[in-house]
Amino acid sequence: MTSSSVTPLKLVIDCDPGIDDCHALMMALSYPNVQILGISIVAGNTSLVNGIRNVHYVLHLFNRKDIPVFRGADRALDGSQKYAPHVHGEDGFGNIIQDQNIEIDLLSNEPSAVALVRLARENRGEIVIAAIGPLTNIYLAHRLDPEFNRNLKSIYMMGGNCTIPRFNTLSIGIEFNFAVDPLAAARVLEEFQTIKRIITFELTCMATISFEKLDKEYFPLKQNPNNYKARLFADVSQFLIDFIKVSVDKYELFTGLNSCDAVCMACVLDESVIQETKRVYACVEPFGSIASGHMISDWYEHFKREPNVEIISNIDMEKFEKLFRLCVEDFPI
Ligand SMILES: [Ca+2]
Repeated sequence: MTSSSVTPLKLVIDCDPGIDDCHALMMALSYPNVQILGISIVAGNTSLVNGIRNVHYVLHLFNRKDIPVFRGADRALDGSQKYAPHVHGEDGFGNIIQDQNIEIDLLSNEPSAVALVRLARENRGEIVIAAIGPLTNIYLAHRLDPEFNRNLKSIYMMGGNCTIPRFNTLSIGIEFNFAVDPLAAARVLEEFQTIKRIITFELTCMATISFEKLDKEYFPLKQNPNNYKARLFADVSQFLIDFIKVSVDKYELFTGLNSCDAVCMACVLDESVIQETKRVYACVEPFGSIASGHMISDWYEHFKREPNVEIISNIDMEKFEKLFRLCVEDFPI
């Protein structure tokens, strides 16, 4: 569907890299028709310092020194810090980072929230944000400039649980990104007036790449010494795969690699991946004592509020898998 004649998508990525963030970055960096204006880092899957280093690791490998990196929030709005080393490794990248002295040469002096505001002003109505970490930076940008959200074309958020009956819920109704900074998630859902599309955790559980397929079609490609992408993909994914395989016995939903952020990025890069959306009023429990960060989707209009989000409830798996292949090889799409 893309060609050189189509205007490139102007994209800003806000992320907490993160193994699945790595997949999403690899997909975006390999997609032919996108202009990545910047990558903003937030603490989440791993610390802010790790995240900044990890994104440099990827950008250096892809030789993309044209993309600025912005330093964002190192903790949630309430001052707390929660990481997920059991899922992403101590370094956030599955413990593959051997060289601790990776050059941090793409890091801008401009803080994330300031950069987000500026980029949105400079490109009014054109920027799509892929928010694939906690929403701290996004909300801080909104606090700096109330026009920020209206200057965006749209924002896609990987976050939130889904309570549609056909989904199971793995996490007692809490998804990681919203749980790390529930207040930011609550305020963004409530206050942003731009188009907000949500890729819930449960949707990403439906979009797994089977272990068999990975073994047959993905990992062997790393044997090609010129295929740096396939090597990074195999190396960075192993820790997450091991975690998922341990979880398979516990949660029936996991039947393969579940790359949450890659699902979000695929929807951003090619809207035709999206097969079904539901417009609904949704809000987030900001201070709950049991399920802080829980997203409540008002399917039956109990709150009598106008819909404020589009929850993506189904995707075209064939198209998603085609985009996911960009993590390991280049091909025309
Ligand atoms: Ca992430």
